[in-house]
Amino acid sequence: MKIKRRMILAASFCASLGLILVARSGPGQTAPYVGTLFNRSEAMVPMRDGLRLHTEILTPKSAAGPCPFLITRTPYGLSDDAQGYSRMLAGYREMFEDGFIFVFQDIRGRFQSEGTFVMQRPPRDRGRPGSIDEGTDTYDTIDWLIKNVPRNNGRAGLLGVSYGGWLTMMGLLEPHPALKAASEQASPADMFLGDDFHHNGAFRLSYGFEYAAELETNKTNYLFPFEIADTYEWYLRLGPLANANALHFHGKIPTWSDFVAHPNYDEFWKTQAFPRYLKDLKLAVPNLNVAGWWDQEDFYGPQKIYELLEKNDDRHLNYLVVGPWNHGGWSHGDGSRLGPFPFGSETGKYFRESVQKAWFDYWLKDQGRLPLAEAMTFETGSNQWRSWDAWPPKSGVVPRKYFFQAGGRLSPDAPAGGAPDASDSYVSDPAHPVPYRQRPIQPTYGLGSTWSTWLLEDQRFVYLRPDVLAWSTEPLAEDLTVAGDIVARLFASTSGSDSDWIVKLIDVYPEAFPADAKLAGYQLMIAAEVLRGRFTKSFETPEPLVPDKPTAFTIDLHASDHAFLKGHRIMVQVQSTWFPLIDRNPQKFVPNIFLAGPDDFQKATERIYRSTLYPSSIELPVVERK
Ligand code: PG9
Repeated sequence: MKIKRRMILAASFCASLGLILVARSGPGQTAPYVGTLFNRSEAMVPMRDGLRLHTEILTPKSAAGPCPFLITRTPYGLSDDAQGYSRMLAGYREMFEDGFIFVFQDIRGRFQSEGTFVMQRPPRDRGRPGSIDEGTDTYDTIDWLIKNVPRNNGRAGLLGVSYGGWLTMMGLLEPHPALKAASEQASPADMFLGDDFHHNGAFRLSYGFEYAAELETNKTNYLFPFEIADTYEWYLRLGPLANANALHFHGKIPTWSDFVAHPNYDEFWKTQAFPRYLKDLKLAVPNLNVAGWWDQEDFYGPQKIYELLEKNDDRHLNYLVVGPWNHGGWSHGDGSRLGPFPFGSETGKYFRESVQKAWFDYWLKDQGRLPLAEAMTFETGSNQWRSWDAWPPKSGVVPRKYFFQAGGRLSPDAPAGGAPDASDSYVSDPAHPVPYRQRPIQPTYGLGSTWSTWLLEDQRFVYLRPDVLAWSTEPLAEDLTVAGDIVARLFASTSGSDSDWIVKLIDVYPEAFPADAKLAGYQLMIAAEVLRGRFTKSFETPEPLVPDKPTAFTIDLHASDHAFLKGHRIMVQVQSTWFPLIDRNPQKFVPNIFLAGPDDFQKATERIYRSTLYPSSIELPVVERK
């Protein structure tokens, strides 16, 4: 949760209690009633290596008996409310009267904690005496809390969103015996393959640049001072990535230097990614993984973590919830809509009250029942919660391919006849990249930024651009629901020796939509992903593409649970730039794109085949009608 999100939390916090919301959302906003509920104290909690971490402890005033701890650790700071309360508390408002001791902690090297911050500090080498990591810091914190905070019931819960979710997972690797429940929410799982910094090896430029500056310029949050309001233009003027250090960071932002030094999937990335640590881990602590369908930061992470933990979950302690939310959207607001899309119920409030609270009540206080059997997903389009005994579903779903056809058609029938090289093409020009969201593109966490809802933007803003291709079905004669993994199978060629392939699966609303005229013809992305061509065969050892050679590219668009309703159309769009979300591929193979020079960037003719020999398609997991 960063600056902007914390502001939103604070605002909804006050609003939900009907308090007069003072027209300000910066630090200093008040929440007067919290003082009537909790006693607040601060402690510098000692770690095993002698370092001390700044910790805020909120003990309920009126609890009848001993209470469990609910711990959130964060790099983004706490205690910035005018009265000294952490704004993160607002995310747990449904549990205020419930007898939890809320604990918030600055992690090593951030804000008021001692030590040095390391971006996603990898798990420690357990064979090295005295080694520490975020897991040992969690362990030591729980140990200290249990021994030093009066009236606790000897149990602790751990949760957090995004970086906080990742910290939660770290606390599960070598858990303290008093840790009895956790909820990993939107944690990254692998920063090279699918989360904040890269997707399939393609560098997430705007996020990587701005986040590294935010966390590593000083101990508090820092917003990079863009002198151009539209960052699309700013990043374009920046030119090759090498200019970031040459002009701005000067080698002083460690994470940026790591991006430059590790352009491939090497040990640096693998030692901080979860597969290595979770593949054999038998969960000892119940864990509720939480994800949002339109999470603009860490959508891959929580689902990957759930999948990895599921492999050894004999004790049935691993659970999953995916709702119609953006990044952390379940922790604030009522969740009754996102962007212009209503969901027919208060999905966020429901999650917090009936799932999250029930989860911790059950494990930490022996109260109530488990709120879910295994996995729960919100089926968008039809707007209903679904319960699953496995996710992705193992039965009741059939893979169905939709093939790209001439004339921009998408059809369940494979191409028949026609030329073996039948294709559609476009010229991708790194000097004029396709914007990923409507310009002006404000800084990610800047004022007025639309970052948090860009995944829901109407794709008509790029549709019919000459460098964006589209294929779509006729209006559907009946509802078509997909539940599970979506995979694009492209046959494509480039005139260059490297290329990005971006595939977007879109629900096209009917051209006449009386229920809400704003949504008429709307192109809503349901799934989207990028593949950097050089990594087609290996993420470890990139290879040039053979110019103009039709090549098979498989792009995992990840899971979805969505009903394309009768009268809607299914559309696929393909493009080769998504800027400045993704850095520009020079379209000529170079050993390290972070070191490419201005002359390495070239136009390329991109061709997507739709022939009997090369039948490009998208594979949908279609729910069988009974
Ligand atoms: N997406 C953010 C993040 C998590 C972990 C590492 C880097 C960035 C976040 O919202 O915390």
